[in-house]
Amino acid sequence: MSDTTLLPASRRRFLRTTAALGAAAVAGPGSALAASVTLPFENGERELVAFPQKRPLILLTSRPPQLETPFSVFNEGAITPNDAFFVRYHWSGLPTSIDGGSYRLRIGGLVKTPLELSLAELKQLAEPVDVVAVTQCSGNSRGFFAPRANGGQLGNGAMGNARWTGIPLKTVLEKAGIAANAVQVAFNGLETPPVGDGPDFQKALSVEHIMAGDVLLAWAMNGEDIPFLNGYPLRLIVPGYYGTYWVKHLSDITVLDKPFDGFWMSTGYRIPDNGSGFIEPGTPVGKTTPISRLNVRSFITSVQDGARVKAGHDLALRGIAFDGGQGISEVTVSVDGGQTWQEATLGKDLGRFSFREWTMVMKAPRKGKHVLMVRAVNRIGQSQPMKALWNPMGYMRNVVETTRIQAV
Ligand SMILES: Nc1nc2c(c(=O)[nH]1)N[C@H]1C(S)=C(S)[C@@H](COP(=O)(O)O)O[C@H]1N2
Ligand SMILES: [Mo]
Repeated sequence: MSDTTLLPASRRRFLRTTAALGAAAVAGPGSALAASVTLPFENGERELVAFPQKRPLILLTSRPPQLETPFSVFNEGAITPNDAFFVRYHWSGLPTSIDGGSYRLRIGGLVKTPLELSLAELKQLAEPVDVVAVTQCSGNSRGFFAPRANGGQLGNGAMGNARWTGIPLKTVLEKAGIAANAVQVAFNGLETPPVGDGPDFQKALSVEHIMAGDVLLAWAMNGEDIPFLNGYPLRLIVPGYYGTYWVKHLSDITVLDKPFDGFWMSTGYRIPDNGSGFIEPGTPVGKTTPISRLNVRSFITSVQDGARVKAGHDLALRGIAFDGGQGISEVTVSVDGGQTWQEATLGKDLGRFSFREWTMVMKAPRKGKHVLMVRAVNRIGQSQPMKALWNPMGYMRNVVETTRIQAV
């Protein structure tokens, strides 16, 4: 599209980042090979590759960069470190460098005063606010779908939780003065689709959603500049919503008097419009609607599937739970394959959009095989299905997770 800008780099810091980024992207996975991992589904072998500003992460594709967080990271705390945070792009036309100094954010369309703001000007517009919020790709865990769903075969690492700092988009739109008949706002980032074809990655939200106040324009992630691959210098933060809306390298905001009809809203990232988003395999999808809020999920992070544990010793379990913004109210754990459930202790509340940590001590397991399960409930009673639900896109997986262990 016409409004993509490649900004000249002048700061050495970003030159360095982007030179390395280019090298990694061109050289591909072999260059920084650390090791490999095998995700627990068919064709699940993946290399671990270190991209700029990132520790070795699970490689899905290198052009564009698509990286998963190794699951063990989620056991280290409720906040996902910047260098371990997953990366997802649709097109490989990333800018080779972005200079925070000459970067401008444009706000146009149905506004009284179109704005073009430098990062410094944006930061002056209002008191910065913080939100701790989960970003999760719609296709997180797609590799576990049966029957198989087409798309990146992801394990459980296309999610992360960070503290984002920025200002409410609402405030910025109020400065620009949006028209009374505005209904949606479209967002575009700095990268370009492949030459000649491919729809530019653009997303949209309703004016009503934005005016509720929790959508942010963020420049910091866990107290630092957002890493290049997570959206430097500015990204849209849509707490409670799937990652697809969290536009990175945000450059253009356009106020519209009708629903935005770009590919990534009208065709991509849509789910069956039946209340659940899931259908029986083999049945027609029917009418669809844009994906929106995260459904409830929970994970045991301290024990891996197939782990051996010491029989006769209490086993401390821990993990995380999250939802689309109501907040988690209860986590229960079963150590007998779902027959009985015990309540876990919830950790510190970092806000309703955040991962919520939980802990539980499993009484000394007897020798033999045990099946652990974890299930969360949010403040309006939504929970997780015992049996995996399905759609052909492989979106929104949230089955109660099962972890098999052997006490020896
Ligand atoms: N500019 C831009 N923003 C984007 C995307 C993209 O391809 N380009 N992908 C989206 C999708 S689908 C996801 S899941 C999140 C991933 O965010 P992350 O790469 O910081 O983990 O970014 C979103 N924002
Ligand atoms: Mo995504």
